[in-house]
Amino acid sequence: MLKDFTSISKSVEVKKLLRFSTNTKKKSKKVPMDGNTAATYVSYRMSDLAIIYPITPATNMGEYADKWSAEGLKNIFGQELDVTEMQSEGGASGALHGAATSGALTTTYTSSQGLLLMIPNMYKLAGERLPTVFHVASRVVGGQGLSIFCDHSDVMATRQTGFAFMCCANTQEVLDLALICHLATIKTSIPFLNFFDGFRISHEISDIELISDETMKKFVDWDALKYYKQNSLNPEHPEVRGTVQSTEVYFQHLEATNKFYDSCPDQVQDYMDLLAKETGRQYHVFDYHGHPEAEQVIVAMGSGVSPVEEYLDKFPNKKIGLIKVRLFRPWSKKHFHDQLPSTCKRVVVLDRVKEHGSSGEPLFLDVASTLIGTGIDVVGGRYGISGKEFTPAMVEAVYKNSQRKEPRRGFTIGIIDDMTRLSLDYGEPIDCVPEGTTQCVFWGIGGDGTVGANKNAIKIITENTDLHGQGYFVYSAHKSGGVTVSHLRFGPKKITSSYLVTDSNYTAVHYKSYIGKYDLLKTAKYGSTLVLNTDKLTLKELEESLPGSFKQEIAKKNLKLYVIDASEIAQKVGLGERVNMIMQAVFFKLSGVLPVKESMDLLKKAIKKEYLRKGMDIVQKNYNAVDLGIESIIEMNYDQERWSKSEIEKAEKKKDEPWFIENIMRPLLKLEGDKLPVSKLMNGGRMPPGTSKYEKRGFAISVPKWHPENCIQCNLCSLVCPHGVVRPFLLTKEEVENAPQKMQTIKATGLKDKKAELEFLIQVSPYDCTGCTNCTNVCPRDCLPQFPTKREIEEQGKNWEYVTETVPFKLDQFKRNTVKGSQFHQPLFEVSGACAGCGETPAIKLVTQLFGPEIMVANASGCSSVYGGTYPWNPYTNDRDGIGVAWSNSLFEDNAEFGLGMVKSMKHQRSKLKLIVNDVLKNENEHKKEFIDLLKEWLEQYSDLHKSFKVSKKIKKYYKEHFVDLNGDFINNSLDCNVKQIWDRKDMLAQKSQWIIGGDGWAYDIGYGGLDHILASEENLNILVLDTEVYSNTGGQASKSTPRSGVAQFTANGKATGKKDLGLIAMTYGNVYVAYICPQANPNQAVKALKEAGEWPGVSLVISYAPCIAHGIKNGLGRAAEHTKEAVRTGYVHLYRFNPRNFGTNKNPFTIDSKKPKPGIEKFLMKQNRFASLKRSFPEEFEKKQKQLAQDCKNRYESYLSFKEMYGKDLKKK
Ligand SMILES: Cc1ncc(C[n+]2csc(CCOP(=O)(O)OP(=O)(O)O)c2C)c(N)n1
Ligand code: SF4
Ligand code: SF4
Ligand code: SF4
Repeated sequence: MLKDFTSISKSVEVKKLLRFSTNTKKKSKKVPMDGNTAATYVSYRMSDLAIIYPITPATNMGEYADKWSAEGLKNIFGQELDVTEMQSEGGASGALHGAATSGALTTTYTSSQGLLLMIPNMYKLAGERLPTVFHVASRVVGGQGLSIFCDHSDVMATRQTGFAFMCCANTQEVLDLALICHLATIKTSIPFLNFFDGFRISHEISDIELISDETMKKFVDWDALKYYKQNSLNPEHPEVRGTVQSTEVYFQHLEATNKFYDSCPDQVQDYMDLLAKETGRQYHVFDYHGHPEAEQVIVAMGSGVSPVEEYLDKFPNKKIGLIKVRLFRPWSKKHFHDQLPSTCKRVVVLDRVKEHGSSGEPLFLDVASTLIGTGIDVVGGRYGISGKEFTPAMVEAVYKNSQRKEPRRGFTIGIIDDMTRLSLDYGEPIDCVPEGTTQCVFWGIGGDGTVGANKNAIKIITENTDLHGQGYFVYSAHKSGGVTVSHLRFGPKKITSSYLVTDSNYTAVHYKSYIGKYDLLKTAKYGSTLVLNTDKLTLKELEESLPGSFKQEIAKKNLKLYVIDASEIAQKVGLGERVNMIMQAVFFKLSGVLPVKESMDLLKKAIKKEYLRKGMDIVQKNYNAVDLGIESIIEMNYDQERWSKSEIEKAEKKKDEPWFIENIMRPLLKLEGDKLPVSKLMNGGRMPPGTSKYEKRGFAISVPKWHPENCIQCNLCSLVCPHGVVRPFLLTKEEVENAPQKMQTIKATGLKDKKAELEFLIQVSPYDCTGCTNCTNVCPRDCLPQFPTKREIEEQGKNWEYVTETVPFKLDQFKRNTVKGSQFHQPLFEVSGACAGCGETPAIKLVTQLFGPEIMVANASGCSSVYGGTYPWNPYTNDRDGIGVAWSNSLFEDNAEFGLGMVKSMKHQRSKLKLIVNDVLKNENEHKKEFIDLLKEWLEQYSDLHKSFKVSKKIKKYYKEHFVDLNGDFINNSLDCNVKQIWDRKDMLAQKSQWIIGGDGWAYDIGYGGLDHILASEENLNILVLDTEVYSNTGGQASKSTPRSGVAQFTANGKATGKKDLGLIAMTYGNVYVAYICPQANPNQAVKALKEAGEWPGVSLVISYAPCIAHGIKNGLGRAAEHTKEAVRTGYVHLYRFNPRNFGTNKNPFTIDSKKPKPGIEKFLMKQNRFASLKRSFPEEFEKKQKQLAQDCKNRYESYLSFKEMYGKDLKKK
């Protein structure tokens, strides 16, 4: 029997503890950490097992736990936490259920869709009253788009499961309330969910006070724990759980749990009181803050409470207040009433979630039902959705609204809603941060080390002074090379401001190209400090180079201006582009938070700690950077009077750009998207094709320039370019002469038409090139050396637009299905935001060149969905007739099924069109022969991708010439109804090439079940798996494609098991086309395989090996071709094709395209840090597992040989 282990009054144990723990509070040491670390700090110590699946922004929790476990950290029970990564959140919750049922204190970390996949098991855990704590970094559940930022849609979608829900408003609370949850779940046998706002709290760093292991131990109700363990599922005390229940008993069972939920809030409060005695930090189920006689009270939870508290502290005389919700479930009306001032006339409930079509959001409904009959008015509003800022100025607007006689109900704050007019207007920023706080803003670039340096600064300052610190970091959507803005605060009082800096004392601009591009001085306070990294080091040069508007703002705000050429210093000391240490040294010198000498010593200490593992020379380079940084800063005493009257530069003549680019993309590129009103965002998050090319980042240091003299016109450079920005063109002499800039070409060779007089050109887009050097390195004749970007933009920038937009393609000169021929076809995937040199993208680009333009893509979540579909950057584009790639992402886990749905839909709709065409043909005499012939031709080519496309063009042309006007409307309304219908369904005329694209995490793990089902479907579809052998998008966790010994997250001591052979599994169906390719290593084989896959009328699975930053390739991603060739040569990667078309012919269906492996695999593996690092950290594991890996690769080759032989025998029989 499940004993009633809870009681409504304070339990004996808690009372005892309260007595013994009075006034033990000592001032503990401050430790800077983010919310994820704080949650892991507690959950690690309080759990036996962690069963997880990575999802942003919760991923780090699992990673930290795994790392600490590998390092041997013990929990309070004296064991290492056992961390298991599952194949999905569904799997994680199932395993957790099993672990909890059999007596292990088990935790998990998740977010968003991940949490939703756990719902069925959450019901089970609650129904069976099993203790567990889920730690959730709350995040949007994607609707019209995916967002990794915070709202409460995920937790609210699970509030009905029977879990208890705790909400934390800052990092300290994450730590404290996490402990309350772990204690209370043991005590109450109710599962708990501890949540905090994703990114805002999960990733914000602030200094907090820790709780010792002894205290944790002291608080545990050991009897309750013993009871739980002794009553777990065990053959020693056998019972049956998870029963099937009939109508007679189910309802009563459900109601039998009431009293446990009723007593839970008091039990939680007991623990909160206990914690207060120990630490001085008092929490309540609901906490009140504000005027004791408040008339208007806001109710909120999560990080949104901080700006409200700050506002109340700034205006203590206003009769307003705040109720902070901590224990959201079980909701306690009693505790709520206890906190609400009796003077309250109106309550405003702020929800961080939108529930379409409801009478109010979840928190509002709870509060409204609590206040029924009290006469207190309740108003609801929404804020902060998808991480939208919520500031004191907005708080003021909310209070003002609540003071109106007729307040706006169901309002929104933080956006401009010009459609339903629900948004409240708000004023200028109100400075509410604690007095004496120094606020700093740093503008850096992704990968330059600025963010890391700032995290370091917080550590140095908070650990070595009495100051408190906070850091929050804003990143652009690009995988690398995007803008990063660091927001730092330091001060004598605790900082909880959960919004970006609005009044900075210190602003540092690490890249001069940002000047004029972003509103850099928006946050700069009057009289504050501004530091620019620039090569203009004299006043004259600087004055001439800065835009007038920028100078005006500097002068009007009376900024103290400093300059430094940090880029030059970084180059000089051998740190390349990494200016972080130099700019950090400057910060310490100018900000004065610490004495300069002391800060330099601490900085150097931190450098040693951080870089020593990379070698003493790297440490020394950073030391030099710091010393030179300090010496080289120059103050600019500008003429304030003159600068304040600087002539404002004329606005650039507006280019004629598409609506989306002008109205959506441009503001977003300027980081001004928050100002976009609702009316401009009405299309459900859809993007037109080819928007990414408008950004023109121009951020590469150097780009290639074509030296045609030795070029052999192989087009390999174009094939390997991950970004589609170096391409071959065929031009007539006249077209060459008409180029806007000097254009060097050579006579084209190998043309089908020997008489054609065409010139060959390799053109680079210097604005879009990332400088990854893949083209430079692959070129067999060294024709693409790199030169400074600026120069190349000037010399060849305009020619790119000329050749890509105006010069006609000459596509009939080469076969499309060859390396060379394919590259003359426009890539319909270009300028994506992938990392410079990404190994995934060339395969996608090649698919579009071989099968475009009628391509449909179902894309799994992963890197490919981030660089492929982040609003407003669409790298998928269209041909010059406007036809192009139609792309969509459903979820991570269901991509195969999503693609199947697309195929079924297209097939069905096209077959309807076929019926209509056949109907027309039944009365063919009623129509012109030319028209009937076209329809017959269409029927013949119905299933052929390229031929049906050609006919579709002819049919459309015929309609335009005979049946419709320029707008596409019918000229003659009495036209045969079926003929009209063909026009209405013209988008179904061409056959579509269906692609299902995703990474190995999707295909090998979370989506494997669906993928397997689709493999058995017999539909005509193609699957492309981008095999980076890790979850690249979430930071490199192991998948089942990760090879043995590979160091990834969750395999810190090298993966113990071998790589799953997905291709081999698929081949067992016999009717699935399967290939393993690597376009960089063997472009010919890749083209051949993709061609065969496309032609196979059933399911095709093409797995493409993709180098990735996560591999830590020693020579960098720019040498992908050389590196992957070595992978193939040494037998790490095997290339093959399995073509079911060859059954029954004299060709072997299975072809191994790579040669017998040569020795050297061990040497090859050492060129990737994921293998090499194992040798450093776990030498014994390395010895064992690396040998096994080499054997795995050998075995795999052997298995392919026997497979080949098997089919060979079959052939002979035939
Ligand atoms: C249900 C769910 N769980 C987790 C995630 C987080 N997530 C997004 S992409 C990804 C890993 C993708 O790895 P992979 O499929 O190998 O693609 P890659 O990024 O390597 O291209 C994860 C774990 C998610 N989006 N949805
Ligand atoms: S350097 Fe890289 S991005 Fe630039 S053109 Fe060459 S391959 Fe493409
Ligand atoms: S790889 Fe070199 S040789 Fe080949 S087409 Fe490009 S530039 Fe010419
Ligand atoms: S797959 Fe790797 S290299 Fe490509 S974008 Fe993702 S992390 Fe970067």
